[in-house]
Amino acid sequence: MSDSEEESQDKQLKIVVVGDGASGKTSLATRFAQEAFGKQYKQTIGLDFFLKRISLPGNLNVTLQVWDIGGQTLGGKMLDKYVYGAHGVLLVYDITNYQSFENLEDWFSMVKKANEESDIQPVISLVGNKIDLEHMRTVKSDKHQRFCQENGLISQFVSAKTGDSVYLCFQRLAAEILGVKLNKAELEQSQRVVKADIVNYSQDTVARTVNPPRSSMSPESLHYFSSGGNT
Ligand code: G3D
Ligand code: MG
Repeated sequence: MSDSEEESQDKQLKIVVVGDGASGKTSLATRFAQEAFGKQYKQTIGLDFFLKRISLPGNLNVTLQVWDIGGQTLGGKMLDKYVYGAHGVLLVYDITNYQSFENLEDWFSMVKKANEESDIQPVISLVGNKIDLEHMRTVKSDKHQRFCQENGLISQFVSAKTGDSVYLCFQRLAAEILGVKLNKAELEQSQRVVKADIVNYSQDTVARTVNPPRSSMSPESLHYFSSGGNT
């Protein structure tokens, strides 16, 4: 069986990454995807999600369909289409940018509203990004924790730049969605830093969108394809 055939037989989870511009959504998605930039992935422009297969305890493989909302801002028309039917949502903010944290209230409301009519209610994680810039932190950790407690969110901190906890972030979300418990060893293992320099995500970076195998696309997902590039 080829890799892409295997992948299309996995359970697929739709994960959407939202948050203010410059909070690091594209960096986070790209960092997570980079390990998957293997032979079976053809990179193309014009798709807004990529597929990445991960492993969970109990020999469970699951394919994550990761959506980057690109340049969509709060109030953007396409936003609810991206978020509708998500199994998981990462609410990303920049720990050095207080405004990006404050705006999460609105991002969170948008996510809930977009899924009012959906059968699936997404599992949501609050993701404080840029922990490599701890010395410039403006959002106190207890504010973050309080927001999580009040709203039942999974609390996470990552650095898309160094790769710190990036794989873990997606793995924990997937585990929570599927009701799988990660043990201590798995948590420690996936916390390892993915060492590589962050690339400069300029407008024309091609690597951020990856063409999933046609066979794995559901008809519903087809109308989500937009021709706009991510920012
Ligand atoms: P967005 O997709 O949410 O708009 P981007 O955000 O992924 O484009 O990131 C915005 C800027 O933050 C980029 O810087 C990017 O390199 C930087 N960035 C993203 N994640 C991290 C991180 O974890 N640590 C640090 N230090 N920087 C990060 P530029 O300068 O390219 O605009
Ligand atoms: Mg972006």
